Amino acid sequence: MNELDSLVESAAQLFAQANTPAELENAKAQFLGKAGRVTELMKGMAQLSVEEKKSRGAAINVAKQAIEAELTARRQALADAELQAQLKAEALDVSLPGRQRGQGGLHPVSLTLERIERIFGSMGFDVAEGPEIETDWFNFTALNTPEDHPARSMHDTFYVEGGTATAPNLLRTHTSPMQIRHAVQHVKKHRATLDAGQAMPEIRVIAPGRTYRVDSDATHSPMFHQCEGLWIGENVSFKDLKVIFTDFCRTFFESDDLVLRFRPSFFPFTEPSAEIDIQFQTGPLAGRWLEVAGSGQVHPNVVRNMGLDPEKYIGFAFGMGPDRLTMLRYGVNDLRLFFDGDIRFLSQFQ
Ligand code: 2NM
Repeated sequence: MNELDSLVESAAQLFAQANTPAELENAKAQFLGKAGRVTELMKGMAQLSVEEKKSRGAAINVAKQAIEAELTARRQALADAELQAQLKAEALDVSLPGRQRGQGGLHPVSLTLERIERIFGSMGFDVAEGPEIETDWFNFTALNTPEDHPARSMHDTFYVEGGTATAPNLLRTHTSPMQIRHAVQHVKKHRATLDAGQAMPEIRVIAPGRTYRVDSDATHSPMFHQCEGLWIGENVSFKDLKVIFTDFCRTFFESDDLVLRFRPSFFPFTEPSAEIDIQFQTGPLAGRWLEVAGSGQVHPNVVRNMGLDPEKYIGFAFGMGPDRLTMLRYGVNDLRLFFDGDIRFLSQFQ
Protein backbone atom coordinates (compact mmCIF):
# COMPACT_ATOMS: atom_id res chain seq x y z
CA MET A 1 0.00 0.00 0.00
CA ASN A 2 1.43 3.42 -0.89
CA GLU A 3 1.85 6.33 1.51
CA LEU A 4 -1.41 8.09 0.39
CA ASP A 5 -3.58 4.98 0.58
CA SER A 6 -2.39 4.26 4.11
CA LEU A 7 -3.06 7.92 5.04
CA VAL A 8 -6.67 7.52 3.87
CA GLU A 9 -6.94 4.29 5.80
CA SER A 10 -5.62 5.75 9.08
CA ALA A 11 -8.02 8.71 8.68
CA ALA A 12 -10.93 6.25 8.17
CA GLN A 13 -9.83 4.35 11.31
CA LEU A 14 -9.60 7.48 13.46
CA PHE A 15 -12.99 8.71 12.20
CA ALA A 16 -14.52 5.33 13.08
CA GLN A 17 -13.21 5.66 16.65
CA ALA A 18 -14.91 9.06 17.09
CA ASN A 19 -18.20 8.53 18.89
CA THR A 20 -19.39 12.13 19.08
CA PRO A 21 -19.45 15.01 16.55
CA ALA A 22 -16.84 16.86 18.69
CA GLU A 23 -14.43 13.88 18.63
CA LEU A 24 -14.94 13.61 14.88
CA GLU A 25 -14.09 17.32 14.31
CA ASN A 26 -10.86 16.82 16.33
CA ALA A 27 -9.97 13.82 14.16
CA LYS A 28 -10.74 15.84 11.02
CA ALA A 29 -8.31 18.60 12.12
CA GLN A 30 -5.46 16.06 12.29
CA PHE A 31 -5.82 15.44 8.52
CA LEU A 32 -7.53 18.42 6.88
CA GLY A 33 -6.77 21.25 9.33
CA LYS A 34 -4.15 24.04 8.84
CA ALA A 35 -1.45 21.86 10.46
CA GLY A 36 -3.07 18.62 9.25
CA ARG A 37 -1.22 15.84 7.45
CA VAL A 38 -2.78 16.54 4.03
CA THR A 39 -1.83 20.20 4.33
CA GLU A 40 1.74 19.13 5.27
CA LEU A 41 1.90 16.97 2.10
CA MET A 42 0.80 19.95 -0.03
CA LYS A 43 3.49 22.14 1.51
CA GLY A 44 6.06 19.40 0.81
CA MET A 45 5.56 19.83 -2.97
CA ALA A 46 7.36 23.22 -3.06
CA GLN A 47 10.68 21.78 -4.35
CA LEU A 48 9.11 19.61 -7.05
CA SER A 49 9.20 20.37 -10.81
CA VAL A 50 6.06 21.54 -12.59
CA GLU A 51 5.45 18.08 -14.07
CA GLU A 52 5.96 16.31 -10.73
CA LYS A 53 3.71 18.91 -9.00
CA LYS A 54 0.92 18.09 -11.45
CA SER A 55 0.92 14.34 -10.84
CA ARG A 56 1.74 14.54 -7.09
CA GLY A 57 -0.95 17.24 -6.58
CA ALA A 58 -3.53 15.16 -8.40
CA ALA A 59 -2.69 12.08 -6.25
CA ILE A 60 -2.86 14.12 -3.02
CA ASN A 61 -6.21 15.57 -4.14
CA VAL A 62 -7.60 12.08 -4.74
CA ALA A 63 -6.49 11.10 -1.21
CA LYS A 64 -7.96 14.34 0.22
CA GLN A 65 -11.29 13.69 -1.47
CA ALA A 66 -11.27 10.11 -0.16
CA ILE A 67 -10.67 11.43 3.40
CA GLU A 68 -13.46 13.99 2.98
CA ALA A 69 -15.78 11.21 1.80
CA GLU A 70 -14.88 9.12 4.88
CA LEU A 71 -15.56 12.18 7.08
CA THR A 72 -18.97 12.85 5.51
CA ALA A 73 -19.96 9.18 5.85
CA ARG A 74 -18.94 9.15 9.54
CA ARG A 75 -20.80 12.43 10.21
CA GLN A 76 -23.91 10.94 8.69
CA ALA A 77 -23.52 7.70 10.69
CA LEU A 78 -23.18 9.63 13.98
CA ALA A 79 -26.22 11.79 13.14
CA ASP A 80 -28.26 8.66 12.29
CA ALA A 81 -27.23 6.97 15.57
CA GLU A 82 -28.19 10.07 17.56
CA LEU A 83 -31.59 10.20 15.88
CA GLN A 84 -32.20 6.49 16.55
CA ALA A 85 -31.28 6.90 20.24
CA GLN A 86 -33.64 9.89 20.53
CA LEU A 87 -36.51 8.01 18.85
CA LYS A 88 -35.96 5.05 21.18
CA ALA A 89 -35.91 7.27 24.29
CA GLU A 90 -39.07 9.11 23.30
CA ALA A 91 -40.90 6.00 22.07
CA LEU A 92 -44.68 6.26 22.40
CA ASP A 93 -46.69 3.05 22.15
CA VAL A 94 -49.97 4.30 20.71
CA SER A 95 -51.38 0.75 20.90
CA LEU A 96 -51.29 0.74 24.76
CA PRO A 97 -54.78 0.87 26.37
CA GLY A 98 -55.67 4.29 27.83
CA ARG A 99 -55.60 4.96 31.57
CA GLN A 100 -59.14 4.36 32.83
CA ARG A 101 -60.88 6.55 35.38
CA GLY A 102 -61.35 4.52 38.61
CA GLN A 103 -64.69 2.73 38.79
CA GLY A 104 -66.76 3.70 41.82
CA GLY A 105 -68.77 1.22 43.85
CA LEU A 106 -71.10 0.85 46.78
CA HIS A 107 -69.84 0.91 50.37
CA PRO A 108 -69.94 -2.56 52.02
CA VAL A 109 -72.56 -1.36 54.51
CA SER A 110 -74.68 -0.04 51.61
CA LEU A 111 -74.36 -3.47 49.99
CA THR A 112 -75.68 -4.99 53.24
CA LEU A 113 -78.57 -2.50 53.44
CA GLU A 114 -79.53 -3.30 49.84
CA ARG A 115 -79.35 -7.01 50.67
CA ILE A 116 -81.58 -6.59 53.77
CA GLU A 117 -84.09 -4.53 51.77
CA ARG A 118 -84.20 -7.13 48.97
CA ILE A 119 -84.76 -10.07 51.35
CA PHE A 120 -87.47 -8.36 53.44
CA GLY A 121 -88.95 -6.94 50.23
CA SER A 122 -89.43 -10.51 48.99
CA MET A 123 -91.37 -11.18 52.22
CA GLY A 124 -93.76 -8.28 51.59
CA PHE A 125 -92.06 -5.57 53.66
CA ASP A 126 -92.07 -1.91 52.59
CA VAL A 127 -88.99 0.26 53.13
CA ALA A 128 -89.53 3.48 55.14
CA GLU A 129 -86.91 6.21 55.20
CA GLY A 130 -87.13 9.48 57.07
CA PRO A 131 -85.46 12.24 59.12
CA GLU A 132 -82.23 11.74 61.04
CA ILE A 133 -83.02 14.79 63.19
CA GLU A 134 -85.95 13.71 65.32
CA THR A 135 -88.10 15.03 68.12
CA ASP A 136 -88.10 13.72 71.65
CA TRP A 137 -91.63 12.41 71.01
CA PHE A 138 -90.85 10.11 68.08
CA ASN A 139 -87.44 9.00 69.35
CA PHE A 140 -88.37 8.34 73.01
CA THR A 141 -91.84 9.16 74.33
CA ALA A 142 -93.92 7.42 71.64
CA LEU A 143 -91.66 4.38 72.16
CA ASN A 144 -92.63 4.14 75.84
CA THR A 145 -89.26 5.36 77.09
CA PRO A 146 -89.58 6.64 80.69
CA GLU A 147 -88.83 10.34 81.33
CA ASP A 148 -85.84 9.38 83.51
CA HIS A 149 -84.41 6.73 81.18
CA PRO A 150 -80.56 7.05 80.90
CA ALA A 151 -80.73 6.88 77.06
CA ARG A 152 -82.30 10.36 77.19
CA SER A 153 -79.25 11.89 78.88
CA MET A 154 -76.75 14.07 77.03
CA HIS A 155 -74.14 11.37 77.76
CA ASP A 156 -75.96 9.03 75.39
CA THR A 157 -77.87 11.22 72.93
CA PHE A 158 -76.74 14.08 70.68
CA TYR A 159 -79.13 17.02 71.17
CA VAL A 160 -79.18 19.64 68.41
CA GLU A 161 -80.48 23.20 68.12
CA GLY A 162 -83.90 24.05 66.78
CA GLY A 163 -86.19 22.27 69.23
CA THR A 164 -88.06 23.57 72.25
CA ALA A 165 -87.71 22.74 75.94
CA THR A 166 -90.67 20.35 75.75
CA ALA A 167 -89.82 19.01 72.27
CA PRO A 168 -86.02 19.04 71.89
CA ASN A 169 -84.43 18.07 68.61
CA LEU A 170 -81.96 15.24 68.63
CA LEU A 171 -80.09 12.90 66.29
CA ARG A 172 -82.19 9.73 66.26
CA THR A 173 -80.66 6.98 68.40
CA HIS A 174 -82.44 4.22 66.49
CA THR A 175 -84.71 4.01 63.43
CA SER A 176 -87.84 3.06 65.42
CA PRO A 177 -89.13 6.67 65.26
CA MET A 178 -89.55 5.98 61.54
CA GLN A 179 -91.64 2.89 62.41
CA ILE A 180 -93.97 5.13 64.43
CA ARG A 181 -94.18 7.69 61.58
CA HIS A 182 -94.90 4.92 59.07
CA ALA A 183 -97.53 3.25 61.28
CA VAL A 184 -99.28 6.60 61.95
CA GLN A 185 -99.42 7.28 58.18
CA HIS A 186 -100.72 3.78 57.52
CA VAL A 187 -103.46 4.13 60.14
CA LYS A 188 -104.45 7.56 58.77
CA LYS A 189 -104.69 6.13 55.26
CA HIS A 190 -106.99 3.33 56.48
CA ARG A 191 -108.97 5.38 59.02
CA ALA A 192 -112.30 4.83 57.20
CA THR A 193 -111.78 1.04 57.12
CA LEU A 194 -110.96 1.02 60.84
CA ASP A 195 -113.93 3.25 61.71
CA ALA A 196 -116.19 0.85 59.77
CA GLY A 197 -114.92 -1.93 62.04
CA GLN A 198 -113.19 -3.70 59.16
CA ALA A 199 -109.69 -5.20 59.10
CA MET A 200 -106.87 -2.86 58.19
CA PRO A 201 -104.20 -4.21 55.79
CA GLU A 202 -101.20 -5.41 57.80
CA ILE A 203 -98.25 -3.13 58.44
CA ARG A 204 -95.06 -4.77 57.25
CA VAL A 205 -92.14 -2.37 57.09
CA ILE A 206 -88.42 -2.05 57.63
CA ALA A 207 -86.66 1.20 58.49
CA PRO A 208 -82.96 1.22 57.50
CA GLY A 209 -80.61 4.16 57.97
CA ARG A 210 -78.07 6.16 59.93
CA THR A 211 -78.40 6.51 63.70
CA TYR A 212 -76.33 8.33 66.35
CA ARG A 213 -75.20 7.75 69.91
CA VAL A 214 -72.50 9.30 72.12
CA ASP A 215 -70.16 6.32 71.94
CA SER A 216 -66.80 5.73 70.24
CA ASP A 217 -64.34 2.82 70.38
CA ALA A 218 -63.27 -0.22 68.31
CA THR A 219 -66.81 -1.63 68.35
CA HIS A 220 -68.87 1.60 68.60
CA SER A 221 -69.05 4.52 66.20
CA PRO A 222 -70.96 7.74 67.05
CA MET A 223 -72.67 7.26 63.69
CA PHE A 224 -73.79 3.72 62.95
CA HIS A 225 -76.52 1.99 60.98
CA GLN A 226 -79.68 0.34 62.09
CA CYS A 227 -82.46 -1.52 60.40
CA GLU A 228 -85.62 -2.06 62.36
CA GLY A 229 -88.60 -4.12 61.26
CA LEU A 230 -92.25 -4.01 62.22
CA TRP A 231 -95.13 -6.37 61.50
CA ILE A 232 -98.58 -5.44 62.81
CA GLY A 233 -101.79 -7.33 62.16
CA GLU A 234 -104.75 -8.95 63.88
CA ASN A 235 -103.34 -12.46 63.99
CA VAL A 236 -99.60 -12.04 64.18
CA SER A 237 -97.68 -14.05 66.77
CA PHE A 238 -94.15 -14.57 68.06
CA LYS A 239 -94.02 -17.60 65.77
CA ASP A 240 -94.23 -15.27 62.73
CA LEU A 241 -91.30 -13.24 64.00
CA LYS A 242 -89.28 -16.43 64.51
CA VAL A 243 -90.12 -17.70 61.02
CA ILE A 244 -89.34 -14.51 59.12
CA PHE A 245 -86.20 -13.72 61.10
CA THR A 246 -84.86 -17.27 60.72
CA ASP A 247 -85.58 -17.10 57.00
CA PHE A 248 -83.89 -13.70 56.79
CA CYS A 249 -80.70 -14.85 58.58
CA ARG A 250 -80.37 -18.03 56.51
CA THR A 251 -80.81 -16.07 53.28
CA PHE A 252 -78.58 -13.19 54.34
CA PHE A 253 -75.68 -15.47 55.38
CA GLU A 254 -76.40 -18.05 52.63
CA SER A 255 -76.43 -20.79 55.26
CA ASP A 256 -79.43 -23.15 55.38
CA ASP A 257 -78.37 -24.89 58.61
CA LEU A 258 -77.86 -21.66 60.59
CA VAL A 259 -79.51 -21.93 64.05
CA LEU A 260 -81.29 -19.12 65.94
CA ARG A 261 -81.76 -18.63 69.68
CA PHE A 262 -84.23 -16.19 71.26
CA ARG A 263 -82.95 -15.08 74.67
CA PRO A 264 -85.23 -13.15 77.09
CA SER A 265 -84.31 -9.48 77.33
CA PHE A 266 -85.80 -6.05 78.02
CA PHE A 267 -86.65 -3.01 75.89
CA PRO A 268 -89.05 -0.21 76.89
CA PHE A 269 -90.92 -0.54 73.55
CA THR A 270 -91.52 -4.29 73.59
CA GLU A 271 -92.96 -6.81 76.06
CA PRO A 272 -91.94 -9.59 76.07
CA SER A 273 -88.52 -8.89 74.53
CA ALA A 274 -85.77 -11.14 73.24
CA GLU A 275 -82.22 -10.90 71.95
CA ILE A 276 -81.66 -12.95 68.81
CA ASP A 277 -78.44 -14.96 68.59
CA ILE A 278 -77.30 -16.97 65.60
CA GLN A 279 -74.93 -19.93 65.34
CA PHE A 280 -73.15 -21.08 62.17
CA GLN A 281 -72.67 -24.85 61.82
CA THR A 282 -69.77 -24.51 59.37
CA GLY A 283 -67.12 -21.93 58.49
CA PRO A 284 -64.74 -19.85 60.63
CA LEU A 285 -67.44 -18.76 63.11
CA ALA A 286 -69.02 -22.22 63.59
CA GLY A 287 -70.28 -23.09 67.08
CA ARG A 288 -70.21 -19.58 68.61
CA TRP A 289 -73.44 -17.76 69.56
CA LEU A 290 -73.42 -14.34 67.91
CA GLU A 291 -75.86 -11.61 68.92
CA VAL A 292 -77.44 -10.08 65.80
CA ALA A 293 -80.71 -8.39 66.81
CA GLY A 294 -83.15 -7.33 69.49
CA SER A 295 -86.85 -8.10 69.15
CA GLY A 296 -90.17 -8.39 70.89
CA GLN A 297 -93.93 -7.89 70.89
CA VAL A 298 -94.67 -4.19 70.51
CA HIS A 299 -95.70 -2.70 73.90
CA PRO A 300 -99.43 -1.82 74.15
CA ASN A 301 -98.53 1.83 74.85
CA VAL A 302 -96.58 1.95 71.58
CA VAL A 303 -99.43 0.32 69.62
CA ARG A 304 -101.74 2.98 71.11
CA ASN A 305 -99.31 5.76 70.08
CA MET A 306 -99.55 4.43 66.52
CA GLY A 307 -103.32 5.06 66.69
CA LEU A 308 -104.30 1.40 67.02
CA ASP A 309 -106.22 -0.58 69.67
CA PRO A 310 -103.73 -2.90 71.43
CA GLU A 311 -106.60 -5.25 72.28
CA LYS A 312 -107.09 -5.84 68.56
CA TYR A 313 -103.70 -5.31 66.93
CA ILE A 314 -100.56 -7.23 67.80
CA GLY A 315 -97.16 -6.18 66.55
CA PHE A 316 -93.74 -7.72 66.41
CA ALA A 317 -90.63 -5.68 65.95
CA PHE A 318 -86.92 -6.26 65.64
CA GLY A 319 -83.84 -4.14 65.35
CA MET A 320 -80.44 -5.08 63.94
CA GLY A 321 -77.09 -3.49 63.18
CA PRO A 322 -76.13 -3.62 59.48
CA ASP A 323 -72.54 -2.61 60.40
CA ARG A 324 -72.14 -5.70 62.55
CA LEU A 325 -73.89 -7.90 59.97
CA THR A 326 -71.38 -6.61 57.38
CA MET A 327 -68.45 -7.46 59.71
CA LEU A 328 -69.79 -11.00 60.23
CA ARG A 329 -70.52 -11.57 56.53
CA TYR A 330 -67.11 -10.41 55.30
CA GLY A 331 -64.95 -11.27 58.34
CA VAL A 332 -64.02 -7.65 59.16
CA ASN A 333 -62.71 -7.24 62.72
CA ASP A 334 -62.66 -3.46 63.24
CA LEU A 335 -65.82 -1.37 62.81
CA ARG A 336 -63.77 1.80 62.23
CA LEU A 337 -62.54 0.48 58.85
CA PHE A 338 -66.05 1.18 57.51
CA PHE A 339 -65.88 4.88 58.41
CA ASP A 340 -62.19 5.76 57.75
CA GLY A 341 -62.85 6.08 54.02
CA ASP A 342 -59.63 4.26 53.02
CA ILE A 343 -60.12 3.30 49.37
CA ARG A 344 -57.68 0.36 49.70
CA PHE A 345 -60.11 -1.26 52.18
CA LEU A 346 -63.35 -0.21 50.50
CA SER A 347 -62.38 -1.22 46.95
CA GLN A 348 -62.13 -4.87 48.06
CA PHE A 349 -65.92 -5.12 48.15
CA GLN A 350 -66.54 -4.30 44.48
C1 2NM B 1 -85.18 -3.32 68.74
C2 2NM B 1 -85.54 -4.33 69.60
C3 2NM B 1 -86.88 -4.56 69.84
C4 2NM B 1 -88.48 -1.95 67.70
C5 2NM B 1 -89.69 -1.61 68.20
C6 2NM B 1 -90.26 -0.79 67.26
C7 2NM B 1 -91.57 -0.14 67.31
F1 2NM B 1 -91.53 1.00 66.63
F2 2NM B 1 -92.46 -0.91 66.75
F3 2NM B 1 -91.91 0.09 68.54
N1 2NM B 1 -89.39 -0.68 66.27
N2 2NM B 1 -88.29 -1.39 66.54
C8 2NM B 1 -87.46 -2.79 68.34
C9 2NM B 1 -87.84 -3.81 69.20
C10 2NM B 1 -86.13 -2.56 68.11
O1 2NM B 1 -83.89 -2.98 68.45
C11 2NM B 1 -82.84 -3.56 69.15
